[in-house]
Amino acid sequence: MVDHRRIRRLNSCDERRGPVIYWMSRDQRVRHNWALLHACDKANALGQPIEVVFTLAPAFLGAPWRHYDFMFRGLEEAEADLRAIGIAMAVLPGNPAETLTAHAAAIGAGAVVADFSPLKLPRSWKRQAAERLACPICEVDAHNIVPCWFASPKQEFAARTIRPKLNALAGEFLTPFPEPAPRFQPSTIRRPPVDWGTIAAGFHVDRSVEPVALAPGGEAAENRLQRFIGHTLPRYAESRNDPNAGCVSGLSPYLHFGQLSAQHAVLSALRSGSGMAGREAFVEELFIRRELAENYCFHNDRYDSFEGIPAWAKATLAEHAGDRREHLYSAGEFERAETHDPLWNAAQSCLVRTGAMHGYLRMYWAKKLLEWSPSPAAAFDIAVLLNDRYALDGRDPNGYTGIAWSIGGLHDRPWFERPVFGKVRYMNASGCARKFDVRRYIDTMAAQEAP
Ligand code: FAD
Ligand code: FO1
Repeated sequence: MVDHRRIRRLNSCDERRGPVIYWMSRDQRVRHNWALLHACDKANALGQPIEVVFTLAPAFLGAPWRHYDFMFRGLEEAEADLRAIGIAMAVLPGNPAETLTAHAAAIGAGAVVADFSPLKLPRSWKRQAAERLACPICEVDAHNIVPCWFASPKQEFAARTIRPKLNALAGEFLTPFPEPAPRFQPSTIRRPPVDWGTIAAGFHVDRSVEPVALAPGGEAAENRLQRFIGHTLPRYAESRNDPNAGCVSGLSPYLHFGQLSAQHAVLSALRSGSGMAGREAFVEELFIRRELAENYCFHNDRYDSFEGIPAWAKATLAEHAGDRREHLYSAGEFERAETHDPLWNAAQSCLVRTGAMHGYLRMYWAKKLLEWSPSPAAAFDIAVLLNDRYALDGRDPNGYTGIAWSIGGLHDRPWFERPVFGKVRYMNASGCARKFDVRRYIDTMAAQEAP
């Protein structure tokens, strides 16, 4: 049922009789999940029970409470959805490679199916587990439409180089999910419901970054997708760069935590009757841009640092390293939105308060970090720090790639040379003013800030 090109073996152990584990991490959902579908295929073929395991690492790239609150509540819904089809979930706190391997040995697992992430940390978990497991482990790319390793064997230069490759393969991979969802063999593995309250209460994490109002979970994601398609998708093409227009989908936290399938979202948009321009623009972002980001992180292990950016950008930024910075701020001043620029401060305050920043302003936000930091490398690190600490969709390939695009010209080209930026594309407030009503944005944010 699952296209074999979406599956990669991670060790060469022989199959053995025993329960099948779906090691859920990136794609924290039951519906439209190729990894879960493959695990159930395998369990049914082996005549074995299946269970889902979530390994709760002691920390994840500095994520504070805001992200765990959203994730735990989404996982609680996923657990209930699994229970409804007779599948149990186990949550294992500790080092994922150790806890997964120990659990697999304890239940005599016959096979482990993992989902896919291009990030270094989840990849190291799976690599260690693959070495220690006594049974086969494979990973299924349930996050991308075209499996990341299949889309391209190398780091792509820009959207224009990966777009033809993705579009050529869309016919084979942008396929509908089996509906109705196949009957999973009710599992004989019984577990008490996970005690999420105790897990949340006992989880040691920085609680100074508080939860946001956004409702988590697959059902909220689906509602938001349908509302977006029904009401704003038609205006998406012409208004997606206007932070005042409210024309973006707001789906990124759901996509980041895998509570929503990008493939399902693209199929839903394409099936809708709404205007072609809006659908094309949305698919360009959700399919092409997002899978370009996956390609970058998969093929460049310095994706989370200034070192990963293209050589031309490193060279031009180095030439201008000594240029006078008209304004200089520390990470703390940026974090507290204490710059001279009311637009930048409004965007930063919104990020801290709501866990979100409009996509157009994210570009401006990062480019000003480049302009007002002592060095491009420092700017990159501050951008990653603030984005991963406050953005609900942070710690995502899209984030590292968006920062590398803004500060390091990744997937972009050289522009007219200027101080500090060199030939990296420049953005400024007057450029924003040509795109949207800056005053209105600042006033709207100020009104929301007011107690
Ligand atoms: P929509 O415009 O509704 O787009 C729908 C989906 O398409 C998004 O959810 C996302 O999955 C994808 N998408 C849209 N724009 C991009 C893009 N430029 N690159 C890759 N995928 C895209 N995105 C994150 O998911 N997490 C981040 O931490 C993040 N940090 C960013 C930092 C900077 C400096 C920049 C310039 C961009 C960043 N982005 C990040 C990409 C983009 O801004 C967000 O995906 C988008 O704003 C999310 O809002 P939305 O879901 O309403 O987007
Ligand atoms: N995935 C896990 O398997 N275990 C975790 O403990 C975990 C914590 C976590 C915290 C914040 C966050 O943004 C993501 C987190 N994820 C976790 C992983 C996530 O779903 C993906 O695997 C990564 O985002 C990689 O793409």
